[in-house]
Amino acid sequence: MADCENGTEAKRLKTQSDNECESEHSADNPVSDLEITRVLRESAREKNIFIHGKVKHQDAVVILEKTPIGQDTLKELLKSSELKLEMKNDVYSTYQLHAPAHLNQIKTTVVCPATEKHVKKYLHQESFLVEESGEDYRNITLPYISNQSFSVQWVYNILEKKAEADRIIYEDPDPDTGFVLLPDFKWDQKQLENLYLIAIVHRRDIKSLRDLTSEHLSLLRNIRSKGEDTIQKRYGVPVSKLRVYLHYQPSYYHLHIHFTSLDYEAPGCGVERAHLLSDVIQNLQADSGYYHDRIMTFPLRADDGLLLKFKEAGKL
Ligand code: DD3
Repeated sequence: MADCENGTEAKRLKTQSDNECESEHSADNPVSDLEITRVLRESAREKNIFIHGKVKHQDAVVILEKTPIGQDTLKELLKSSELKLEMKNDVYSTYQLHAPAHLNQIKTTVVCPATEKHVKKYLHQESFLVEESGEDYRNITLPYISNQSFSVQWVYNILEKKAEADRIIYEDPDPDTGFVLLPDFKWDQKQLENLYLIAIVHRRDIKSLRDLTSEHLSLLRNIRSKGEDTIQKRYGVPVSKLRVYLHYQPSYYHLHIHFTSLDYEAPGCGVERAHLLSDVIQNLQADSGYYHDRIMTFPLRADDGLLLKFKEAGKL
């Protein structure tokens, strides 16, 4: 559920070392330097916590998440841990198992410096469905997202191999139909149940589903076939166990495709936000202007500026 990554990966997120969170004197780590402002969200069930704080006067979001117990390390875990009895009653007993450090990791994601949008993202918010016509998109949504300067620098860093280059599992370098396939942040790659990869297209002129026409069919088909092929070969996950889809609205406006395990209810895979790649391809085959014209329904959080724009326009 959490947008997480382990400590080493989180550092790779930042390629410019021009921010204070990792400046000269903090050869130490951003987590030990974190002064907690407040807890944004926590879940005992998901075993994660989202913290807003300051690292050397800069806003930061830190996400901690206990990782699942891996089957591959089970033997070692049982053999090499210390066991402390909590209680014993009849045939029942409970313990605290103290695992060796390397089997007891906490996936940690750091966003620093964090914007207000980063902070808001993790606050629980009521959301509302919006119906956006093609006209609404061009009159309301497009001007809003153009003004917002949502940074996709991290996407360009991936495409230019300035970050996460060692995490890329497949690349088709073609400037028109090419893409990069790599594990999403949310996946620690330790178990296949929550497999989550993203394909990021090389083209920089496609913001979202709304921009897609039949002109892009070869790009989309290429991503579907090579993405599925690579995942099948690399992870042994067959096409019949993969959910391949786009978000609308996306969380960043550079075209990307999600590949998640069918056994994993990934956040944002519900009908109100996810559009299966196969459906998208078929819709564009039938009508090149499908996504240009159709009414798109999607949820917006109460604190989303775009929701306010729809309200101001009398659309809600
Ligand atoms: C993001 C959506 C964006 C906080 C967080 C994540 N996969 C990413 C940077 C590098 C990445 C992602 C925004 C940002 Cl935790 C705010 O996601 C990323 N690298 N989803 C990968 N591999």
